[in-house]
Amino acid sequence: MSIEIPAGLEELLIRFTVDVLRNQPRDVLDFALRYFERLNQNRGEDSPSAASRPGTKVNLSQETHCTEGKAEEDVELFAPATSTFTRRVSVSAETYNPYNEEEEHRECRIIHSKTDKQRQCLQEACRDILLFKNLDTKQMSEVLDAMFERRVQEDEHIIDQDDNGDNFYVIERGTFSIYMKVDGEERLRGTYKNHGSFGELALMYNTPRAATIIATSVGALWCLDRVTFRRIIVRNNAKKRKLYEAFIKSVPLLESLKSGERMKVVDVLCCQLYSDGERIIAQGDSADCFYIVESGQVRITVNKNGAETEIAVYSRGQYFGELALITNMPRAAFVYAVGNVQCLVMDVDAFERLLGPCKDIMKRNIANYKKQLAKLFESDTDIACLPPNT
Ligand code: 1OR
Ligand code: 1OR
Repeated sequence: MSIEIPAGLEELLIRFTVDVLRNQPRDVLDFALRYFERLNQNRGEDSPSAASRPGTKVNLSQETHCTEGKAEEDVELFAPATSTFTRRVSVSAETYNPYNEEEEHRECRIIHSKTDKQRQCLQEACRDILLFKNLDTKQMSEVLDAMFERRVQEDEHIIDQDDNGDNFYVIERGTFSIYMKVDGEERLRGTYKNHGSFGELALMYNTPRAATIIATSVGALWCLDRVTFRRIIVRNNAKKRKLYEAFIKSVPLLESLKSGERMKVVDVLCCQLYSDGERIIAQGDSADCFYIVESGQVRITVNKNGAETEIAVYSRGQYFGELALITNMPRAAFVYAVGNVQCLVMDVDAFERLLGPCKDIMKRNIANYKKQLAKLFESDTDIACLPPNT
């Protein structure tokens, strides 16, 4: 038997729960009655102008108390405009402004208690999640507190394309398939194996889910609710946009992208620091990231018959790590930091999704590698990582 969950139900309940947790009312039923009564009143005011309003203040004087020693005082809470629960909005990257959203007013922290072992597993699963890399210690700790575990069964649909976004997911273990509809037909587009994350797009841009994600084994996920995701990650992205907008505009590879597309690139980038001599990429490793040099220099070397030969030095605005992602082969060279280096890093999913328009430029450049290589090693161009037809 399948039961259809009405659009907006999950979000309505999440927001209600968050307000209950924030206000800690003594009488939850009474609080709920007033909350939903007020929401219903707002429905009448749900004109276009009301819909664009972030939320409506409700004064629940006397009926609630706060946890922070302010019992019995007036508490203002935001009963969101009803449209939030009934309409899915599609917000483009250009117009989107997280500071205008009602979540801005929800400073409550959601805490799901965990055992030490669970927290350790969670930290391990989140260690390489790029979206979390730019968070400060306090933000990261709030994110970890808010995450909760979900066990999944084989064939379980974690996300269905076109649904509304509820959670962001970090994989603890298990394998998952990514399907996307092409001309109404579901096509397998990729897989996750025991690590990675998904489900950020619908939460970042208020868009319907872009893909279907199905578990292909039993597994476990860590989930971060939409409200906390938007409060911490999306707000952090707004800061990142300010910080990197000018630099990203100056990267020659990204010139062909529209301004909104470039902003989406910034949203998924994280900044990584390397010290002098540190190895950033090892030849022969499998690949999952793409890099742009933000400051400092990197040295590219190739190992041929046991000796490393320097083949290039890249500096600000240049990129590397594209070759293995495009050819689906191991890394073709070593990359080392020269002095202190700052790189902006993007994961393979984002690379696939956002840099499609730049792939021709990258492929042309790969063809140049081949020519340089032929010069460097004279007749021997037979390095397996270079595709024959570039
Ligand atoms: P979401 O919230 O839209 C589905 O829910 C998730 O699938 C999405 O966030 C991403 O986290 C994840 N295109 C779009 N979404 C993708 C993709 C993807 N891969 C993973 N997700 N592409 C790459 C396919 C391997 C398409 C590239 C053109
Ligand atoms: P990757 O994913 O293979 C190593 O990881 C990166 O080094 C690679 O992507 C490229 O971004 C970069 N000339 C210049 N850069 C290179 C070359 C290269 N190979 C890899 N990278 N040559 C080809 C070597 C096989 C030319 C040599 C003269």
